[in-house]
Amino acid sequence: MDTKKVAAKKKLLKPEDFTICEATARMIEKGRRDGVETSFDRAANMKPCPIGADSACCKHCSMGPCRLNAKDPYGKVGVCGATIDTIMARNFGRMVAAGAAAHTDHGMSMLDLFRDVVNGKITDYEIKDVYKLEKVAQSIGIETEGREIKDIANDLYDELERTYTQVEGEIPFVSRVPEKTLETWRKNGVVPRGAMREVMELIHRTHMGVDQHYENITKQCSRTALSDGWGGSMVATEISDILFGTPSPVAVDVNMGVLKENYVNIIVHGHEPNMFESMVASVNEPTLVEAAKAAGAEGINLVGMCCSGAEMMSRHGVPHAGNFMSTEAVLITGAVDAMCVDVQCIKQGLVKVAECYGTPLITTNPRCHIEGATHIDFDDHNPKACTDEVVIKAISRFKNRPAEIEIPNIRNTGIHGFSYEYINYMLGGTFRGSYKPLNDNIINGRIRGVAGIVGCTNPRVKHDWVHVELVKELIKNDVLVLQTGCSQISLAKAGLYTPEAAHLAGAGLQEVCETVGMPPCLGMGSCVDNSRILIAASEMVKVGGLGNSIAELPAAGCAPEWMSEKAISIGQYFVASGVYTVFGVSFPIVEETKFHKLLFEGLEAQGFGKWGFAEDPYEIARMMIAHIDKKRKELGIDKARERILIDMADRRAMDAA
Ligand code: BF8
Ligand code: SF4
Repeated sequence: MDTKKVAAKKKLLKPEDFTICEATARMIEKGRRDGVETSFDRAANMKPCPIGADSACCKHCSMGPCRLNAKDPYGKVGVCGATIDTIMARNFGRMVAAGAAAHTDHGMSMLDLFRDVVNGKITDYEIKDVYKLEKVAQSIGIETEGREIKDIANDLYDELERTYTQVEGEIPFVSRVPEKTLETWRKNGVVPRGAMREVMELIHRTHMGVDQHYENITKQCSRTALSDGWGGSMVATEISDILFGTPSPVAVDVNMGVLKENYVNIIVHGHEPNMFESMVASVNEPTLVEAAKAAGAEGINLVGMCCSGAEMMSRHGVPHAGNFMSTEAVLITGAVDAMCVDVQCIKQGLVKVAECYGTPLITTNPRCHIEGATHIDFDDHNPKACTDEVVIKAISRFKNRPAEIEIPNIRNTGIHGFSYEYINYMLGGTFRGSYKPLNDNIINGRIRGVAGIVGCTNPRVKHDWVHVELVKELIKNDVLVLQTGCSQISLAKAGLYTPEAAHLAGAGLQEVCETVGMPPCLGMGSCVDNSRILIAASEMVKVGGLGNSIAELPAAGCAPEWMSEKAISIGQYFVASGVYTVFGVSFPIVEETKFHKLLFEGLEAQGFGKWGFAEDPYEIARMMIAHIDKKRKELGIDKARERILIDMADRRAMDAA
């Protein structure tokens, strides 16, 4: 591609205008010199369709597509008579269904794997965390005392399968939901039966001519999203911990500087941890290490990206090269000898970039082939057949690397791996493990509240910037931040994952961080690991002193740079669980409509949480803090905080008076 022609035809913004990630910016510059385009460039030249952005169009049947007018939302209806509220609710419902399907299908794969490990058909993996197996089994009423591990595991499989296939009744993990929250779900008829049933019903109800009441569609959105958060995603997290180990804090390097010039560099990017686990085995295989050395390398360097990267980083300390908006940029280094992907968030644009640098892009999952990529099927029953072959391809590419390699020498060391269980231990110790110290510090006001900052990065906003500014603003105001997914990586790159970053926090939060020796934001893993945040929230309610339901907690959530349908499902299950959840970038809705009023106000009146929207990180922080303060007031703990917040200047002023 001729760069000059690209520049002449298309608008080229300066990289520092659309990312604060220096490594990504430098690689975009290099890409432009090399004549390579990335999604940042494409976003600048693709104006989003304004009608679609407002969700004011419907293409559910061939009497349409029908376009309504966002400026006059009730001035027109579709050919079938569908109103703006029906159209928007149906579109929203389909996003929830797709997002929930992605997470629950991932969880079901983990459960398939678990079944065959337990019955001995799969021998490359094993149950690593027996303690967690027993805890999870107990949490859903399975007897563990004096029983064989295999028997407990078989019962656990049978029970958890209901998360997906059950046609009637409630999914197993409702046992973890605070009673009052569950009561709200039951009263509103949104307790999930099985994820397959909920997704199927939501797709059915959003078909032309079925559910045409936005309130009723929204109910099924909640039910389906809850089958993701408290169902499919939670199973994915719990089973992955049982098979591969529950995370605990580990120091890890993040950013593109984790690539090593003299090593064979392999990147795994995707969402399901099993292939990545086998890749760890392959890169440590003595014959393959020897082969790499024979090719002139010092060894093999395995690195993660996106969500399975975040999981492997948390569990095993595997270095992480960057989040969603850096996956093309990292290939531009020329130093990646193979990129191996499985499912979700894998840009088709990677094919062209990989081609330009002679990097093998390898798809491995039967559900995800990409035209132009090499496919090597990954089979849990013989996993190393695939991962060994990827390593061999990487070694052969190393031998034929392009002359010019440029690795941005930027690495950010941080502490990751804060599972729900570790937070329990960290706060209370081995014998008195508990969330009580967290609750106490919230009640006494040192910690103002808790925020979950999660989700994607998106080229429609300045990459990483919204995440970083938002989190800085929250911790400055004594809000403890829990993180997952690409957001966690944004903050890790900004240096906030060290205990020393506590100096950026307000005095109260700083004191707690320093006492415990923890960073002011705690990384809990991948997007399915948002289930860890739900369990933590439940535990805070159960420990006492902060109300009887998740909706009463001084807590809020946000995905400030979201882009995927999975994020919408996550947002809806947080809202349905009782959390005020703010999204940035854009929201697919027309304001001043009945559907908007329901999502942004009405759900809260029914006992759920509610949605919020703002683009500006400082405004998002203001909205979240105002909500946290409102909850503190309702709990009667606002006064304690006022006392805590009297600083030295105030004290001197009072003394002088
Ligand atoms: O599940 S945060 S861009 S990588 S969707 Fe995707 Fe968003 Fe990243 Fe992981 Ni989650
Ligand atoms: Fe138009 Fe109704 Fe068909 Fe949608 S379902 S495309 S609104 S006619």
